[in-house]
Amino acid sequence: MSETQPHRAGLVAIVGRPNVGKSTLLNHFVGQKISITSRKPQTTRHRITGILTRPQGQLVFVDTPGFQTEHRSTMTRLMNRSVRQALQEVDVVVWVIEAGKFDPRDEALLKLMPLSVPVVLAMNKIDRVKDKSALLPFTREMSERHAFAAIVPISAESGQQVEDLVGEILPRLPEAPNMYEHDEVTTHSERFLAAELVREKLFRLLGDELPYATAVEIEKFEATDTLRRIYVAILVDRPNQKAIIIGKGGEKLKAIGTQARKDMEQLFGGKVFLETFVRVRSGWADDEAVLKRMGIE
Ligand SMILES: Nc1nc2c(ncn2[C@@H]2O[C@H](COP(=O)(O)OP(=O)(O)OP(=O)(O)O)[C@@H](O)[C@H]2O)c(=O)[nH]1
Ligand SMILES: [Mg+2]
Repeated sequence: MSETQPHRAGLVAIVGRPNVGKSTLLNHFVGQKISITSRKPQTTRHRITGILTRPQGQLVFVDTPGFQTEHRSTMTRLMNRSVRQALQEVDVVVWVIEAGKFDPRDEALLKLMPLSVPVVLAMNKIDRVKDKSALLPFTREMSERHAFAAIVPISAESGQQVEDLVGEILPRLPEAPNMYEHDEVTTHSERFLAAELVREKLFRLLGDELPYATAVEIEKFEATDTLRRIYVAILVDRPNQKAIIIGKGGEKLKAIGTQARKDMEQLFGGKVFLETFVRVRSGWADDEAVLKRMGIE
């Protein structure tokens, strides 16, 4: 740390429309899979906190649900509200878009960008852009839409230029001591992270068959020094959806369990016994009490 550089710490919101790579970016920042990702939009339902500590400062990222206007339910309304709130509470905003693309869904977010907080634009998925020279006029076009603090082309998946993004964020944080211990990567409990990892496998293994109204609840979480026993209920809206998740001969549910368990063992650093089952609970996505219990509020 140089003597002229003060120590900095602050909150950084990661926002953007669904599926642009916000959670992939958060995971790259912190070096662990704490935020679930998938090819399907609306994977993230909660605000997810990830902490990156450097000698020069501490960046506390808040990954947010994709801001969207397509599906309407109590859940999506609450998810959008949590994006708006995050934008009010942070020191720096990272707005993620797909490089070379700006559509009406991004436009909806443009209207929400705060004027008093620095906004860094991350143009993600540059690995997909064949003609890199097209990025120059696109960048110019974007700079005319908002007074961005910086515009950085990145690939969250490969990590390309993610470090440049850190370099643009850190100097814009307030002078402050660390808010968390240097080795903390998230504020979430293992219980919460376990539920999220099961949800990720549902997204990934069911693809387009996945009923939109699917949720995960931890029924029981028992931890000893050597083993975590985790009992997980998958909630669906209708009986026929239960069959989809269980799959032929129970194969789908088994694969979901196996993959989720492996990720849990990696993240928690220990052995996990995982039991999963499916339960029908109609209308949960519009039930504020259920949503509150899941932490969506
Ligand atoms: N090619 C490429 N794909 C990427 C990159 N970053 C993310 N993706 C993919 O984009 C998809 C969406 O990524 P997520 O990180 O889940 O996106 P998100 O913005 O968090 O999505 P929601 O939570 O649904 O709003 C996944 O299939 C990622 O693997 C990238 O840099 N390059
Ligand atoms: Mg996400």
